[in-house]
Amino acid sequence: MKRQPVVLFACFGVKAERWLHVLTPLAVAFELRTWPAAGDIGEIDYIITWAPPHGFFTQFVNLKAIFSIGAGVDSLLLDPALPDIPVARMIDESLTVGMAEFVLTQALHYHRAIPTYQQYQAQREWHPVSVPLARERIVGIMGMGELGRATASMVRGAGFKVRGWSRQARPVDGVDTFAGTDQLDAFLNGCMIVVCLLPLTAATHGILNRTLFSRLNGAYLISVGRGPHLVEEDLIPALDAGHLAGATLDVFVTEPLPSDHPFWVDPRIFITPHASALTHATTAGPKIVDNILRAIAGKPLLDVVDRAEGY
Ligand code: NDP
Ligand code: OXD
Repeated sequence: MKRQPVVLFACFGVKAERWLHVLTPLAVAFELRTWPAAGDIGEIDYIITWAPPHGFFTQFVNLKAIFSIGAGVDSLLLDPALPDIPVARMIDESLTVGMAEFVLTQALHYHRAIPTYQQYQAQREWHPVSVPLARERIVGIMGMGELGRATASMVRGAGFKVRGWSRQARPVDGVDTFAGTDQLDAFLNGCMIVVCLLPLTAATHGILNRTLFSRLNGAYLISVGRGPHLVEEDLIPALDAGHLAGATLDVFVTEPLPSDHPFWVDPRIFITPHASALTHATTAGPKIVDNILRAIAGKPLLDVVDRAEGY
């Protein structure tokens, strides 16, 4: 009798129970195993993964495709031993809506001068602050992919003037479009809030640096893509120089952020633990299963990453 295809759930640093609760009842046309109880390694056809150690996949000699539960695949693509098979990433409303909500929350926080009121409260001072209308504020979004476009729409819906920057022009209703390195300065000029929603690639590594900050005048940074986008040693000098007025950082070069890192204690910096958008098993689990069933049926996979482009 022909054996069923075997899928291995091998997500590191993730609570497996939430996922297995969703995946197990859907595992009808395939057998589901959970790392490290992989059984006969040669039988594994597909892997559902997050943050595996480099070299992890080399042991699975019959592996046919890899399914990431995350949107960003930089850590997979940086593995020099990644096998030459399709890698599918996650596109899901838990990420798109979750990220848009997070960025909107932070944009409103800065727009309505909440950091200033926090300072006044600490000093028991009573000073009303008059702020412009949202439509007089420009929010610039670097990266107009799945998350960037969803975020642009929600932030625009709240009344802000929104700009998007990407490699190719990505039109979104009511959003001013900028593309390519040539238009980066024009995109940044006048932004009150700059959001980084780029993937981490060779071209975007270190893009949030002193040169970029020097184009800004008292702006706020919302860094939610990947930690290495930011040249960390350039941030506090840019705050001191007034190019930046504050920063929301969700991602860091080293995660968890080391307890002695200067960012923790700087009142101009707001930190969240890489949690601006978390994949929900309830919505994303069925998507992964559908994609695995496509692979089993010999159909082209959805959301396959372009390995040459790096995202
Ligand atoms: P997409 O692949 O859908 O979009 C990427 C966007 O970035 C595209 O618009 C692309 O341009 C643009 N881009 C890529 N390289 C460049 C470049 N060199 N210059 C200008 N623009 C560039 O990604 P997603 O929107 O799904 O996700 C974006 C990133 O968000 C992920 O890679 C991940 O790192 C991060 N993320 C963070 C989370 C968190 O919790 N903090 C959660 C989920 C994701 P073009 O359209 O022209 O191709
Ligand atoms: C992702 C993430 O890439 O959570 O999905 O960072």
